[in-house]
Amino acid sequence: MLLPSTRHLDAGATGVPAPATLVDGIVGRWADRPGAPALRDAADVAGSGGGSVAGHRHATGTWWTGGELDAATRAAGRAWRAAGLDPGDRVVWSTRSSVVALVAHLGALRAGLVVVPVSTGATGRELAHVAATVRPAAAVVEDPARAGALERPGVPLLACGPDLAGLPRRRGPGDGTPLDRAAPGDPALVLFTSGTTGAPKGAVLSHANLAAGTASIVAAWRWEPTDRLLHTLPVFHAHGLAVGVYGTLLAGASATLHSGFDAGSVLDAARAGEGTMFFGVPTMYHRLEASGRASDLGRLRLCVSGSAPLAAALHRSLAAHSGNPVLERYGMSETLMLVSNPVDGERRAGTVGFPLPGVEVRLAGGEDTGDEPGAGPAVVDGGEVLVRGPNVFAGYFERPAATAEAFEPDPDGGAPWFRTGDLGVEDGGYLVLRGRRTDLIISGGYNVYPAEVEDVLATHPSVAEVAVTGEPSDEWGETVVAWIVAADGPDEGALAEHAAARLAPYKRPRRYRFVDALPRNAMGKVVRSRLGG
Ligand code: MCA
Repeated sequence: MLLPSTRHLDAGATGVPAPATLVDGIVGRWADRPGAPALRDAADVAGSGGGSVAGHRHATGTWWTGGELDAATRAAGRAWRAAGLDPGDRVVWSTRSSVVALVAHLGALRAGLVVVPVSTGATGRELAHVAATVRPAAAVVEDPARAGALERPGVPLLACGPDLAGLPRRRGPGDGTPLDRAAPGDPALVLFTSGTTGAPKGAVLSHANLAAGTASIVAAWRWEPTDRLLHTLPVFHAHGLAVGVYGTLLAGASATLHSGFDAGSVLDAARAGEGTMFFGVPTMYHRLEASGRASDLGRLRLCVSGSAPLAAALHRSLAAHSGNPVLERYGMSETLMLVSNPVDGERRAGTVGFPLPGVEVRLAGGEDTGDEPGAGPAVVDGGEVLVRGPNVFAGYFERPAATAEAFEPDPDGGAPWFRTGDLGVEDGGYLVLRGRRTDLIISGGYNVYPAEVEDVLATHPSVAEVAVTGEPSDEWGETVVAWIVAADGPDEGALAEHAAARLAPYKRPRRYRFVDALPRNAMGKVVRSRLGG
């Protein structure tokens, strides 16, 4: 069944006009209001930056206007060009949140380069996988030592800091392709994400995907130039980058960038009237509620939650304490945002809302699940959530087989549908997510694929067999647990050390459970769902 997709729009409206490319839209906003404040680094977070990039200097805490960002990102784009990079070249971008880092990022997009955001917590093993996959020409990293892990034998890699210091000058200023020439279908971003196979794949998003995926939330969330976002998410994932930063810039609005999340700082800023919006993952809302000061969130126009399911009980208690129900929405790296509760209208706890403008959502399978306890009346038509629209990516980087598997042909011969892997039911037009087709743990809003953690642990000599599951947690949603059949005596310390050297912090098991055997089905496959307790 198809979920209705115009419910976020004013009566009679049929869609949202998106710019041809994200950069076109953002540069247009800067040209319209060059003096308007756009981005600043929070003054209250130690080490959050300020500094200079491509000749523009700013003190921490002061606003960069649209006009300054236009000039600085153009200078950054020219610096990328002068360093010898050409459209289509990949740049790994692995930095904390700061205006300077975003100028380097947007300058790369203006130069037609393909930006590959990577977690600042990625280990050498994880960086090497990214490098082997996308073969980067350059890397923006805070710690130059990390660039070493991105180098491939015998292949030069340009490494520089977020301020682009260290980029060589190999061409004259006018050489190379002019800026802002990327076509809508050209690749803009590669976001690493995974599936069941263990090795993360790079989802390739085009300039048009970024434009469409951003324009829909700007319209649906009534995002205005007067809005100011308290931005505390990491910028190397879709939530902080596309939803937070691109959304702010395409709306012509402003954002204060904090280089990390601290509940007290957010609540102080909200109370002081320094923002109108906050976007977070459920772990952040858990901490905001636990602070006993959630009423301060009532000062904000809009609080949005995503990246993991927000517990209905937490949704309700936050609403009771702040008078401002959190708007829960749903998206993926491959598609950016898909479905959202409404700004005007009921934000229903335990649901992710209606399809965003331009996004088609279908539930495959379509069997009638009947009334489900606790889900309200008339829950019908459950199945895998399938989506299509101008926001949906074209495929995984150089992985045609994985790409083909991720899409399903349209029964009526139309454009294919992306298989999200999430299972859902529809309840009065609201989408309710009910688990996944594939195994995935979501910890603090980060996706952890059991197969990747299992593959790493299996390489330790003391491990005969391993399975990885998620354990429910009020704060984190889920935490990672490793079930181990030891080859020669349990050694938790050695395993933790082994994991720490190879996996980003959020993927590392919080708990090791040693067992005599793993539960298997008749085919001999481990049944993760029978591990627990
Ligand atoms: C930090 N740690 C974690 C996590 N974060 N462990 C498991 N899961 C995590 N998410 C580790 C730390 O390394 C540390 O380990 C210990 O937990 C305690 O750290 P703490 O200081 O409490 O954590 P924090 O630094 O305050 O981080 C919590 C956080 C953070 C702010 C909630 O996890 C976060 O920013 N999450 C946002 C994730 C996100 O942006 N996801 C978007 C993906 P140790 O004690 O060993 O040092 S994009 C997406 O999902 C789609 C597109 C979408 O729809 O949005």
